[in-house]
Amino acid sequence: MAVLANQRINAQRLWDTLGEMALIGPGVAGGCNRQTLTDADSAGRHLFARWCKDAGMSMGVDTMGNMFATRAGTDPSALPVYMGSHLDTQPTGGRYDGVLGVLGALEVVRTINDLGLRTRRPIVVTNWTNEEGARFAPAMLASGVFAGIHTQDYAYGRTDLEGKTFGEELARIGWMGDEVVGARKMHAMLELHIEQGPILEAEGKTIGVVTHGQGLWWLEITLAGKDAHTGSTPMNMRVNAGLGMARITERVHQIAMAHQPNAVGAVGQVKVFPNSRNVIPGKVIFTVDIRSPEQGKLDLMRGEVERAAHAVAAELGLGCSIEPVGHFDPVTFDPDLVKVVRGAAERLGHAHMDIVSGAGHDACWTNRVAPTVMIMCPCVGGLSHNEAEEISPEWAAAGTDVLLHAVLEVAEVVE
Ligand code: HGY
Ligand code: MN
Ligand code: MN
Repeated sequence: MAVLANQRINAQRLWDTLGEMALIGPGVAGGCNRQTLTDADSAGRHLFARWCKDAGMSMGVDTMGNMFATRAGTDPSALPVYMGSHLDTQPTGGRYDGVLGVLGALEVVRTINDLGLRTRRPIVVTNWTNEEGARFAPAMLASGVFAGIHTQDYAYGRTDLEGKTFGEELARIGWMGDEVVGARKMHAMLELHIEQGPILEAEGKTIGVVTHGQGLWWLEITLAGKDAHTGSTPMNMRVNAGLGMARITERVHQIAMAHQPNAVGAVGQVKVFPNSRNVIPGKVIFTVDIRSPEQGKLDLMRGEVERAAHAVAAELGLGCSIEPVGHFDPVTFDPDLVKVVRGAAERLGHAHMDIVSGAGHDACWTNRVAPTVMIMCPCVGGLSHNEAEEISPEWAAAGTDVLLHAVLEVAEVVE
């Protein structure tokens, strides 16, 4: 299809669109705090919906709030090609994590409109609800329900730190749609995303052809000790849940280091009770995040973390319970779609390399129900989940150009 060989998206329009979305739910340091199911999330959804309407797309919303904007194909009976990601952000998130995938997909449709092209298959731009899992664990919750991993009842019952439930908040912001979640069938799903790691930039590559995604466990550990005075309680009489959390956090780091390469581990969320300066914590709830692209290593680490937690608790006389609150096995993306993405990067002349995704993405779940692939662009210093997250307009355009060419190939341009 020579006519398309040199087609490119409108890089300035994409960059301006990203900038406009970033103004909704702004952070305090230049990034974003547009957490899922907040009023800011709702405002971002309304803006996205308006843009989709302006681009001539029809919008569907399912019972998990997942948004699906459709550009019609010439064959309405053909399964659509989906592309998208998420608009929700971390509390101290960047402007591009997830957002590039949704607004890059919108730019692809805008460009196809400008070119006056028709495709046999419909094309659907998607915004998945609660990819981050920062407010309601686990991550990728709504795409997980869509893929049949979680039940909707489980999802609706998830609570945030204030005890509000996912279902209540989705209804409150008015984005509980009527489509049955998971009823839609996909011919393919493509997700554009920033790498959130340092590899592409360090290797001087513009495009990551994502062949695999690493697996993850989120283990929520509750340690029960005894509240007591930090001043008057003798050291040998303390039952200190905070000390237990600190020792287990160190063990998690040691376990990940012992499984290098291709293993990571950390504790990101800690709730200390009563969280008073002069009270020895009688209770601590914290989540361990361990990941590896190797199934055996991932399972080994989970066992080692659980044994270490119970051993530390026994040493300190603490109660210890462990609940998995997030999990997915390592992912292998669709080899044929990987070839399509690699071919598009080559045709466009972008330096590219195969890469394994370090972060989890909605694509990890859609991969269970449809052929799926990811496209990555670099981010500065590999930094993400930080308000200083940064990409260049050129990287954003390159990733979106590859998405354009891959989607046109898979959706089949009609001459
Ligand atoms: O946790 C993750 O990997 C993703 O950013 N939600
Ligand atoms: Mn993301
Ligand atoms: Mn993220």
